[in-house]
Amino acid sequence: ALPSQSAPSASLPGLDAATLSSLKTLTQYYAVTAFIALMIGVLLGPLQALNYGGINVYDYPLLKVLLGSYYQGLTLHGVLNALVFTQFFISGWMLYLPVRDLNIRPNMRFAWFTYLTMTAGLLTAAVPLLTNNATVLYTFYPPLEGSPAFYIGAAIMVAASLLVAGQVVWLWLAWKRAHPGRVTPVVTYMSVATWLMWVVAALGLVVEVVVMLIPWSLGLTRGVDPLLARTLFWWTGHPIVYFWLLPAYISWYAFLPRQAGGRMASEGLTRLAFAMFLVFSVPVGLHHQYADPNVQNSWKLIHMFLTFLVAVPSLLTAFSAAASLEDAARARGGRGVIGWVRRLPWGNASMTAQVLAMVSFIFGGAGGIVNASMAFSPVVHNTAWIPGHFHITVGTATTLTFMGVMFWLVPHLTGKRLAAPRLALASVWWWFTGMMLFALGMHWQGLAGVPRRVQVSASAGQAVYDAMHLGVPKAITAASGVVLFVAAVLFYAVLWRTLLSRRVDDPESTPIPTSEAMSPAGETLAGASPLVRRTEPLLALTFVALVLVILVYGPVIAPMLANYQFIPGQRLW
Ligand code: HAS
Ligand code: HEM
Ligand code: CU
Repeated sequence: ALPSQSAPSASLPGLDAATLSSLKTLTQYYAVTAFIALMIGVLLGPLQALNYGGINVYDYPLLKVLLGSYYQGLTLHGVLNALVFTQFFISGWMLYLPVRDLNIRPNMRFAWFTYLTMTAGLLTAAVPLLTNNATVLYTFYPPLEGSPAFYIGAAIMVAASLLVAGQVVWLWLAWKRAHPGRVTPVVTYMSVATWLMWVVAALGLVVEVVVMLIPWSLGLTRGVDPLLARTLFWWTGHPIVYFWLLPAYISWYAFLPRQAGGRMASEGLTRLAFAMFLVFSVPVGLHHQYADPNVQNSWKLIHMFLTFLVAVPSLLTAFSAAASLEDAARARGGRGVIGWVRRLPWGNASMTAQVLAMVSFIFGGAGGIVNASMAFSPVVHNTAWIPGHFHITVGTATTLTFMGVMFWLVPHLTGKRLAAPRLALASVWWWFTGMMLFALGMHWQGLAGVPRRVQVSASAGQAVYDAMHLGVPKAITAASGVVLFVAAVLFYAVLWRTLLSRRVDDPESTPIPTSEAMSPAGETLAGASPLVRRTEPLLALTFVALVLVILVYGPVIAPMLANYQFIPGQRLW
């Protein structure tokens, strides 16, 4: 039987076997494309870690042939890992889940068209990236100017993600019409809230790329305003981190409890967390621009307080996640205030990956609060501290969760058994250990003043770097690169062996691990709590989000438009 929450109704066609099979194939395509991108991106990471260990490998003949410079490698690393891997995985994941949850038939032609569009965007952007014609890093700040194909490819990719958003929202609205008065099932609720947040978030990037960067890179305008471009970039650039995080939260809330042997804490609280992310994720981007001139301090301060506010739903999540893990461990006979932790099913690689991802995020989140504080920001901004921060957020909380999800999702989609579960478990511990070491080394170096995005191990920078006497954190960082390389080899050995094995055991043997809730939301809105009723109208909450964004960005952007500067492009590589 399908693990669905709702029976198909007369007006809504349910998911038939042929559609389900096509949907599973599509989800597999999204996920495998994502993990191929990550594989290439992650091969470059250890080289950068060696750089921050004071070891320069970029002069080796083979690397000189492959990479035009440290920065071409860094651009590929940032784009493939943070932009391509995440977006492909999330697009597949957050289409598959609500469709299964609602048990409703999507238009598969449209869904495949979207995947192909996204892939076309990726290939378009890949050409200038690989030929060293868009070495502009994953933030592509102007006046650095890449080849137009890079911006056009990126725009197509983002447009494709918005098509997935549109399809999911469309399916949800169709379900609402067919089931008046019903509470949206919680997995669908989380997915729709995340997609709607992403729609509001993407507006900044779409305007930046379509209105400013594409015409400029094509030579149609005589320059571009870097400050306005950065502001539009961070309009999207902060909430994009929640677009990476919330799909992992979906797993932590809805699936991990079951995998651990327990229950989700509260559907109402879960909905509150996602409603808060929908409203408060976007109006905070200036916390990336505290050092930018020509932005009033009062607006930076307002964005700072809103940033602290958007940390609240993560704190709610920490509470819920801990509660459901404790519930699971006590159900398995766990005792004591802390002792119960030992009773979690640590032999299960999927569960272990996700719990370790959470542990890393305690430190990643705490570091984020430091970054957001205007008083601390000047100490950490543009230092190695920042890559330290985001490798235990996107690089672990998100990535290690998705790796763990793959351990059940691939068997679920293909009917093939997970190859080498013990290797899978080992890969997860290696990744966690590597990233914690990496974060330690990089945060430490950052506090000592080592800048990010610098080939410190080479040429001019090297003498200064060597004179800083950072032997211990440098050694830790270099070692972390080696540990992470091993982790990646183990993980991909398991993934490819599973995917390429010919033996199909039983297509139904791995169901979606949907958890029950200790405190469910109820079926009908009339019978539901005020919290559930007030969080149900997601479109109205999206409207509130939009109004808030206009309120806190309007007065920041208006003077930039009034003083638009035409700055010519530069090619520094
Ligand atoms: Fe960040 C820079 C502030 C979260 C990613 N961030 C970055 C960059 C990236 C990034 C990629 O304010 C670099 C951009 C660039 O290239 O310039 N960040 C924050 C804040 C949060 C935050 C306040 N960041 C994230 C997430 C990311 C991410 C999530 C990706 C997925 N970040 C900043 C700021 C900067 C920044 C500044 C700019 C810095 C600069 O100067 O340039 C918050 O959302 C964090 C809230 C999170 C928590 C933690 C909750 C903990 C949980 C786990 C519980 C664990 C349990 C385990 C229960 C408060 C949910 C129990 C286990 C058992 C065994 C029992
Ligand atoms: C940057 C290492 C995996 C996303 C960096 C930097 C290092 C590094 C040392 C800083 C370079 C600099 O500032 O000059 C590694 C290692 C990895 C790894 C050793 C594991 C094998 C990941 C993953 C993600 C990721 C999984 C995301 C999913 C990024 C991003 C940047 C970055 C977005 C910033 C690029 C920029 O500043 O333009 N990485 N990384 N990395 N990494 Fe990783
Ligand atoms: Cu941010």
